[in-house]
Amino acid sequence: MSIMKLYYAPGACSMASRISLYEIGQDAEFVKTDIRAKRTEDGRDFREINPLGYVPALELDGGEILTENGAILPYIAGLKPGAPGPQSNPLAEARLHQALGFLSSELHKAFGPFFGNPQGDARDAAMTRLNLRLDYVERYLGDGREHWLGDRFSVADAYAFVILKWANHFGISYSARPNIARYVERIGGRDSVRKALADEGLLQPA
Ligand SMILES: N[C@@H](CCC(=O)N[C@@H](CS)C(=O)NCC(=O)O)C(=O)O
Repeated sequence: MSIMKLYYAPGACSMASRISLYEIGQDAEFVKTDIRAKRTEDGRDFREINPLGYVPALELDGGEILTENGAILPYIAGLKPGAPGPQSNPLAEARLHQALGFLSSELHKAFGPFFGNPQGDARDAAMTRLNLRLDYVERYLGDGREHWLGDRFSVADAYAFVILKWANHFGISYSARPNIARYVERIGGRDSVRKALADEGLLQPA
């Protein structure tokens, strides 16, 4: 049986899966992928792994491929029951899916246009859409919660952190959103997150 493989691109949403694997101490191989050229670092056509050409893709021990953050992250959470995602009861499970649904289809996608470096009206429109979601996140995190789902770290935090960090690259500041700023700093201080950033070549030298 071969080892699980995560197909990733540095700093992309696939880092949430890497962080989650580190959190539970799950052995895996990490295969760097060029998501523009659709090639893996070992020279394969990435579309043979995920026909849609995006990361993350998780190749399981038996060779099956799992795609979509919303499926991979709960799968990883389930590898070690009790950590890092709550799966103790139907409502906790539903809250995890609610979080991943929002993060994937609302927050992640609202950052999407910025990767295309929009200008003028296009940037303003993307900013309006993103601000609405960031305002929601700021209020959501303002009830004293330490983590996305309450008092425990979960795969939702891994995903939220990776998405919220993208703001740096696009000159979007959280200075007027202190709850988000504190959250990003708190999650960013975890060993698993620091290791993931370092392993993807993204940790600033001290
Ligand atoms: N629906 C997918 C979207 C994943 C996604 O947007 N991946 C980006 C990186 S963060 C990517 O690989 N983009 C390249 C492409 O779409 O061609 C999911 O939620 O897992």
